[in-house]
Amino acid sequence: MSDTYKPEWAPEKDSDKFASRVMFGVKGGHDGMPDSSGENSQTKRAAVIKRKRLTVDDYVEGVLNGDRMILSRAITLVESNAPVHFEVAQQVIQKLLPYTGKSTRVGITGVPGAGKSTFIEALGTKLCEAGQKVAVLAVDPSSTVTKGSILGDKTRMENLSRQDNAFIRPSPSGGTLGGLTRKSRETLLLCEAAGYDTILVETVGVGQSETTVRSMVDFFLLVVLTGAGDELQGMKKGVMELADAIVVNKADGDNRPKAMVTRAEYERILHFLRPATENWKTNAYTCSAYTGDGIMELWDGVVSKFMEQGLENGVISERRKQQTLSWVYSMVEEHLHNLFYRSPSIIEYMPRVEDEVVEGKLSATRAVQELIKKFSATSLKAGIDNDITPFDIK
Ligand SMILES: Nc1nc2c(ncn2[C@@H]2O[C@H](COP(=O)(O)OP(=O)(O)O)[C@@H](O)[C@H]2O)c(=O)[nH]1
Ligand SMILES: [Mg+2]
Repeated sequence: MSDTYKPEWAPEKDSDKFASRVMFGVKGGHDGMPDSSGENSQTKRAAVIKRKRLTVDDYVEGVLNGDRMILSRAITLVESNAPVHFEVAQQVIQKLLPYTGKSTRVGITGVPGAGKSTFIEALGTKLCEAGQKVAVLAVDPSSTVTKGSILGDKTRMENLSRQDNAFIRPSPSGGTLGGLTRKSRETLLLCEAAGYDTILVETVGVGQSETTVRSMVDFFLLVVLTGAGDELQGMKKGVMELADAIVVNKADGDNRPKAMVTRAEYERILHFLRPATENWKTNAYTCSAYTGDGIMELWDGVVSKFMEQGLENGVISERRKQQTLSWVYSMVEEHLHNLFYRSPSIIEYMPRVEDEVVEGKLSATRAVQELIKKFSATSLKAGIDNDITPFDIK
């Protein structure tokens, strides 16, 4: 073995005299130093993979082999806003598509502090211990504004992240809601291709995130708290109508009796609501993410039953078809929207039209006709030729 190491940025065909060769350190295995032939060589291999520029086939093969590092890199590619990454990512997704669709996709929502992350950690750990592969994703639209995210979860899911069968990925940050949706959905597909049996998607209960996540999962769980009289009042009926189950968390210690009461209250309300899924009755349950009480009961008795039944009666495959189609439509809308509003001729023409409309010189309908005419005549073709791209790509 050569005792020097050639950095990747050194010229391919340099002579051995290249000035930047680096000598390996002292051989380990003594004085408490790690042995370079053991774990260290693994780390070295990992470092090489990390640096190496991967081809589309490298990504595809790595993901299909369940290589977590390559999966991570593929997700980074999907999340990237660089056009060149976007293109490679699309080729990877296209090739992996036949291997997707086999997971149980579960969305978990609820107000901050409801215990979603703790619940996911408890459930995920149990599923891993039972031999399943579990991926945890997060969708946090606030991260598109603040660039912060519920990333804190990653460090908090300590037990779960120690499991070999677990993969945890925080919410992509930055960009539009449309961009976030695409990135999250494609990340989910990558995880499926990598063989994760269950994909748990946590989302913060704000804004449009619930509908976004509802539109990418099979089963949607709403985590709520006790003493939620106010919350019940304030909670949008809409969110409850998205849920396939509601679980009152923190049903432990002194809080347990209250949790039972709250559960009954939710049951009462659910009675009047339209269930989220055909042939499925949405019920309320209690659990403690802390002690683990009720968690596997909810999984085995509710989620698994839902999947079994839904796969048998076709509800799940129908839901997935509709989800993919409406995703396509919403991307088309977004693309057209961007093509229009970002096209130079519209940017130039718009203020004049606005003025005329506001001053009552031009009717709204006529204004739209004029704008579209202008757009089709000039920017539409130019825009497509110049590839004004949608999806947050810069
Ligand atoms: N007593 C009790 N506390 C819990 C339980 N689940 C979560 N918590 C606590 O509630 C707080 C918020 O939990 P977290 O999982 O971060 O909530 P999230 O914002 O919905 O993800 C944390 O301090 C948790 O320790 C539970 O089942 N019982
Ligand atoms: Mg959380």
